[in-house]
Parts: sequence; structure tokens; C-alpha cells
Amino acid sequence: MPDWDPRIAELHQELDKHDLLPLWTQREDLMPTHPLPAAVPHRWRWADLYELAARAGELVPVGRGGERRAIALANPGLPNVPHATPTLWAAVQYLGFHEVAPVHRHSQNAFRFVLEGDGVWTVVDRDPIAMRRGDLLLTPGWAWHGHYNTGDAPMAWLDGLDIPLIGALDNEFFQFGPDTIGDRTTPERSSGELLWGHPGLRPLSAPRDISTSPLSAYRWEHTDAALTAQLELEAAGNPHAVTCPGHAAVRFTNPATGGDALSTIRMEMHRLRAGARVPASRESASSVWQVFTGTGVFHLDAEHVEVGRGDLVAVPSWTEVAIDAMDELDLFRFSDTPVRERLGLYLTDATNPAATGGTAR
Ligand code: GTQ
Ligand code: FE2
Repeated sequence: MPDWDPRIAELHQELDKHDLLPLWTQREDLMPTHPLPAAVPHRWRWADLYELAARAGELVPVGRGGERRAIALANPGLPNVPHATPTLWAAVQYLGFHEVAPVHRHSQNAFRFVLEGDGVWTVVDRDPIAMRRGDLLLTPGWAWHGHYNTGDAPMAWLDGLDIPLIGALDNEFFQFGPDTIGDRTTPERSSGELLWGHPGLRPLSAPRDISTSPLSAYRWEHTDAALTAQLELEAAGNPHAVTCPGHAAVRFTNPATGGDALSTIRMEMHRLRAGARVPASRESASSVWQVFTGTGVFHLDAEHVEVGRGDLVAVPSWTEVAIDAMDELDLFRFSDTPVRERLGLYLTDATNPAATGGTAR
């Protein structure tokens, strides 16, 4: 653009006075050739998170108002906001022996993933759900929920929510529930599991359209068995049982639809044999990983990040990711992929090589 004409500078000033901005001065910021996230790839150590959460457990009461003793991962590329990525919230929540997190509901979708421990029940729409090691528990948007610890020890777990996405859309709604959580029963299985937790079987009593998952608990025994079977089938000579050599993976789905268990958050469990590698790829989704067991290395663009049990890694959009398993490595992952798929926005470098940038054919 010719900037030698002083009238152009005057025009720009005039535009500014009228709360207007021209495209031609910021085209590359507004429409870059590929995503340029402000968020950065980052790792948080579980030992640090747990120690700080336990300290909060001693100092900060949990109750009505503050609602939850949760500490959010704050991406260093997104200063002063509790966002792991521009769409995802990830936090460690800590509930002491006999503590209760009060009942509320909100438009944000949530899950809990349990790295270790037990003794906490989360009550989702009055259905008490046990939280144990390796389990994934859902709290779909607008479901009432509270948590209580009946065990004899504190418990910490990972919360994932779409708080930043819902915030960007100005779509937050929140309500306090009753001040008492009701009877604190501790059933082995929630009613959602009793109705829906049988492989391939759909209860005929259930309504036809169920957009949020009627199953609120995905138990570790099932996830583990599915991953074990994939690797056993691969070892028996079926390379199609796994996503790539030595890499078993499952997605958590809504049993009523087969779609993602939450409408805005995809959740998966991955298992890599010792020495296996997830080859490098990019995608437009952003994601957060947590190591469940084992050790490995995340290659994030040019960075090499070692990870061990409980460590969390944020992966912004279009970051190149490869993973090496040092020993057998189990990884939980969540991402904003369902949002992008529904809007026709999801891209990977495999499905669209042109999306790596450059000029048209
Ligand atoms: O447990 O209900 O990490 O409402 C953030 C917001 C957890 C919860 C979080 C929440 C919750
Ligand atoms: Fe909540």
C-alpha cells in the first residue's frame, strides 16, 4: 500500500475516530496463512500441582460462593487468564476428607479424570457416581452437580471444561443448587451405568434423542480392556487393530449416538508400547494431555518435553506433535475437536496439505 500520501495517514486517523479499522493495515494478523496461536506448548508437573493443591487444601475452605477448590493451568502465552488453551480449561481439584463441594449447574460442559485415589462421589442430576483411578466422569452442561468425599483421605483429580470457549461466545449461565447435597449414598454403580453401561445394548425405555451422554462414568476396567485388546490383536498379526504400530487408542462416546461423549470436548485414552512413536502431525484443534502411567517425550514443534506420571501438556492449534514412549505409556487426552468438526473447521496437515501454507495451485 502506498503510505507516502499524507492523506492516507489522515484517513487512518479519521477511521480511528469513528471506531473503524481498515483491513489493509492488518491483513496478516486477521488472515494468516495458518493458525498463529498466542498459546504456547507447555508442560505442568503433577508433583508441583499436587503439592500446591494440598497446600490450598489446608488453607482455603471449600463451600458456597467459591464453589470449588480447583487450580487452573494457565497457559504462559495467555497471560492473566486461567486457560490451558483458548478453548479449554484444565484444573486440579482437591477435596479433603469429609469435605463437600456444593451443588450447582452451569452451561459449561465438564469432565473429571482420576489419576489416583478414590473415596469421592460426584452427584450428577442426583445420581451419585464413584470416582476411582482411571475413571472418566461426565458433567454435561446444565446438569446439577456436587462432590463429596467419604473416604479417609483427601483426593485430587483433573477437571476439564469448555470455560474459555463458552466465555468467548458470551454464553455463560450459572445457578446455585440446594444448600445440602442430599443423602450421601455411595453406590458401587450409578443408575446411568446400570441402564447404559452394557456394550452394544441400548435400553428400550430410553428416549430416542439423547444429545448429551446418558452414561456419566467410563470405568477404567473397560478402557484398559479395550486398549489391551487392540495391542493383543496387533501382536497376533492384525495391524488394523491399532492406529499406528504399537499405538492403541479409544474415544469416549455417547452410547446413545456414537458421537463424542460431550458436545464440545473430545476425550480419548491412548496406550503406547515401550519404544513406540506417534508420528508428527498438526491439527487445527487444541488439546491437553495427561500422563496416566509411564514416561515419554513429547516433541512439540522444536521443543522436546519429558513427561512422567500425572504430568499435563497443553498443545495449541497447529503445533506439530510427536510422542515417544520410553516405557509403556498411557495417556489421557482431551480436545476441542467436536466444535471444529461440527462447524466444518477441523483441519489436519494429513487431510489438507495445502493448509500448511503457501500459494494456490
Ligand atoms: O467441579 O463443578 O474445575 O464448576 C471448574 C468449575 C470444576 C466443578 C472446575 C466447576 C467445577
Ligand atoms: Fe461445576
